[in-house]
Amino acid sequence: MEASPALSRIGLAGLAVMGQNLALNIAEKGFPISVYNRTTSKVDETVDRAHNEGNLPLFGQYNPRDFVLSIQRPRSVIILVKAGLPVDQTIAALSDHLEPGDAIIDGGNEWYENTERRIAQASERGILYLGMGVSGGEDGARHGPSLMPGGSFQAYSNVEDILKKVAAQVDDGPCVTYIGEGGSGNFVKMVHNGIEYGDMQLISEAYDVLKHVGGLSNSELAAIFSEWNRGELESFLIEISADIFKVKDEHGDGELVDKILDKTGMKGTGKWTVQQAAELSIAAPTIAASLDCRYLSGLKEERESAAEVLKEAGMTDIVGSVRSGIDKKKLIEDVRQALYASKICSYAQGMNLLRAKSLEKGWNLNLGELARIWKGGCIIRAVFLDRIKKAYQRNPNLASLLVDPEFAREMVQRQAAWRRVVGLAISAGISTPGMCASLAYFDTYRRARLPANLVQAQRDLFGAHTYERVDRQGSYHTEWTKLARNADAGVGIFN
Ligand code: NBP
Repeated sequence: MEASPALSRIGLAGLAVMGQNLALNIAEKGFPISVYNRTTSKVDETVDRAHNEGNLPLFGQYNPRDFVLSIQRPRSVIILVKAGLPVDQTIAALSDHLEPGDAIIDGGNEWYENTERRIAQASERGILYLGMGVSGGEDGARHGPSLMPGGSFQAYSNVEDILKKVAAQVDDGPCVTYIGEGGSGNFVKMVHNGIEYGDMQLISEAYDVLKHVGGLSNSELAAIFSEWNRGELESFLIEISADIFKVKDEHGDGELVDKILDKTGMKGTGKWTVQQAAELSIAAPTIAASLDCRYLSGLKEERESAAEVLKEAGMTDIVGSVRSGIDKKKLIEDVRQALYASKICSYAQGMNLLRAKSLEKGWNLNLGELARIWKGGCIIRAVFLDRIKKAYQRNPNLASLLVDPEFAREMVQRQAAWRRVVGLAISAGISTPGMCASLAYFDTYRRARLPANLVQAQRDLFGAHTYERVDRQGSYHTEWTKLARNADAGVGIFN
């Protein structure tokens, strides 16, 4: 550790995985930083790492008072503790020593309304507040995350130079931008995570189809995913999947991926995304399908007994019959295209959710800029985010990514392959809920006329909810049952 300077430029409280790594990143970029954690052994651990990783300007503090007073004014304090009550408790511990003009920056995966409550509470004492989404996990925090700060613009301005240096760097700048007021930073991070759920689900379905219908081995899958990662699907999640397929099981034969229990964990941001989509009447079926799949994956024992019951009821292995006669090379190319088209639909849903919330809250979110800051550092980083950025730059009022001329052309070009994959998966009994949801979303959105006319008629029949007509203005109600009975009495369809 360097000798303590007069005062640190910034402070960070909460030294678990994220806090420790972000603090080291900040120190490495040349900003003297004070660090603090409730359990002080983590302070020593972080100070040791700072020493070992290049004598970085990081200074351990062992109580809230010394910590706060070791930071230059106006102070900026990042908090990276478990979201919820621990954030309130950390704020309470620090705020006795903070002064008007100082700023708190919560970097956790916080529910955006908690941030809005804390903004109001902090402002009563003249304290500025930012809720900052941080994505990229441990490695991102250490070497360049994607940062989504929202709340007080003054608080952002006070640390803009630091955030721009520590964020991931891509061809068009650092992966950070001021998101907007209130809890917008947390909300954007939440939707980022929802999109991440969708991406992971879609990739797992591509894997499932290639493995069970295409019969690909793990080494073939590794090669295919590596190849995909050199094209339009190039992304962090495709890259890590290629790596995962290569790892051998140190406790037995074969690859580790086959030994992993098929139960997905989750921490809640995907659920919040789907809840918010429902609240705002935004269709997000791909993200919802990914959440449902996580729920169903959790029912491991129930699924095992269901498999038994249905086998006894006559369910046979239908994959085998579909697998014979498969053109493997064609299947791989079809799955690649299906994955890409499904992914575009999922991003369209996430972006539309962000726009709806922005309108509701007056956040004025810049969707193109959000796509840009996701190009690096974060889990959903992908080459095609640059194209999403450009689509919103071309038309900031774009109703949906699906109607951007470039994406529209791509969807149409890929739809034949997409339908083949989904059709094949359905015949083989391999569930592809994400791909199906995306395709149904596309087909519903692109059809000028839907069967909603019948639903409206039903609603009017049983609830007198009225309906509109395609050929004249106004709202109408019909005595459907009476008229139908009269019609029955008149003409019979089989006459
Ligand atoms: P955790 O979410 O595991 O939280 C552990 C930290 O919270 C420790 O520093 C712990 O202090 C502190 N803490 C707790 Br728990 N209760 C506290 C309390 N009542 N008062 C003060 N401190 C308390 O840490 P993390 O995984 O580094 O994540 C931090 C935030 O970043 C979370 O909101 C998380 O959702 C978000 N995030 C995590 C990742 C990731 O990859 N892990 C990625 C992106 C965002 P102690 O040491 O004294 O127990």
